[in-house]
Amino acid sequence: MIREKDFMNWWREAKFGMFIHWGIYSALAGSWNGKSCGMLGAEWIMRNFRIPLKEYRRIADSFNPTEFDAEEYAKFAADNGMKYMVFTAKHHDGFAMYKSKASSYNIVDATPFGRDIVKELAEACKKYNVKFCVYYSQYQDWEDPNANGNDWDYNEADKDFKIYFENKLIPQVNELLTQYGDIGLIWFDTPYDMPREYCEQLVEYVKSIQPNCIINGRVGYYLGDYKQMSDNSIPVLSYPGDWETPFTINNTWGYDKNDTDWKDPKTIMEMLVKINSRGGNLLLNVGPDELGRIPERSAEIIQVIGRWLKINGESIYGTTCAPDFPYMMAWGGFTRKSNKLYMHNLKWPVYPYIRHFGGLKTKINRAYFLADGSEVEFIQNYEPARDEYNVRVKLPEKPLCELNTVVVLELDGEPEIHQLKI
Ligand code: FHN
Repeated sequence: MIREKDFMNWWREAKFGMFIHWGIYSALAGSWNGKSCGMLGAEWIMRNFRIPLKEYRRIADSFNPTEFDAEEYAKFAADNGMKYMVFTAKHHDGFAMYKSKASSYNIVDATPFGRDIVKELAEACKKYNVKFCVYYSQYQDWEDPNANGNDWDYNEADKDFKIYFENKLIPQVNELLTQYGDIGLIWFDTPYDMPREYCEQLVEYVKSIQPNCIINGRVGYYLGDYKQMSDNSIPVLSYPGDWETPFTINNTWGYDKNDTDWKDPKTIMEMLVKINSRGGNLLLNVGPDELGRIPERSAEIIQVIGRWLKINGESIYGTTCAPDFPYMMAWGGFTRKSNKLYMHNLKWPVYPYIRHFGGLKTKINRAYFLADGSEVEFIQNYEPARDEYNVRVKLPEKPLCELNTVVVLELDGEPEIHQLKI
């Protein structure tokens, strides 16, 4: 299959990335005057409580994340198989986590910390071979009098988006694309009703500086390089184009000390398999705290996935959309790489330890466990009277990998699936 946009090949191979939501909102840890944040994530706290800018910006006066260590972040991503990192260079609150000449509302000029987080992360990612990418909130900016979002400090009727576009948005995007070397991907968000002509100009502008910088779908109007699925949402069917789903590891993006509703490693594994098998990438979020520490529980969960990937990464990286089978697979599902199907056994069968699935027409030449290469017994047959293709795989009593044991099916050609006929 010929795929256009070669510059996206690293991202297509990557399949699993690390999202980081970190900003001065992290210092509030999800509550304001004793009230917790509510419906939208902790990074929305300024808007959720309509905190006046004059008060909100005071957080910056004491923002001093002394525990932040860019190398630790990049090493963590690399060690745990997350091939790219998307960092919130500027979220909706408008505060830049890098040195910006376009606006002094930034970490270097407005905090005692005074260090350029984007610069440190870009360098660390290079060292650990993780693609460095930036998130930039292009439409909402609650600090800027002319941008979208802040209707408690500013009067909507007085706003002129063009002024913000020319004086903050474009200059800041320029800074991100010229100060830190190659940027793998620029991740825009919440375009809402941003006029199409500005979105087009933004795309053109990014590509004029870094033609190989990928642009995500939330630049709006399908102008990006790939489709951004809704947050925490997995499409029901496979989708053969390029796409990605961002997922929270608890229920918030930014740090919230009260949100301990962590997804367990099994759930994350299931998401990774489902997303990859349907052709997408999983961008999994962490929300560091005020001092720059990744919450312990989220780190532990990701490390479980990372250990599994060390053994089973072949079934994830570089996979393309697997075919849709005719029947549900409550036990897991398949990922695919050319003529190989990777059978992900998320649930282990009970006696007699047989896994059955229907619909595969292509001959299986060989089946083996990815974890140790040992052969797996199987039967494949076709029943003409019922017009049914069946495969039965004999598994041992115990899984080889607790979380998900992968059986590789080497096929005689491209997988061909027999769909149901009525
Ligand atoms: O409003 C943001 C939210 O804070 C977060 O950044 C997510 C990540 O996908 N995007 C928006 C909501 O979809």
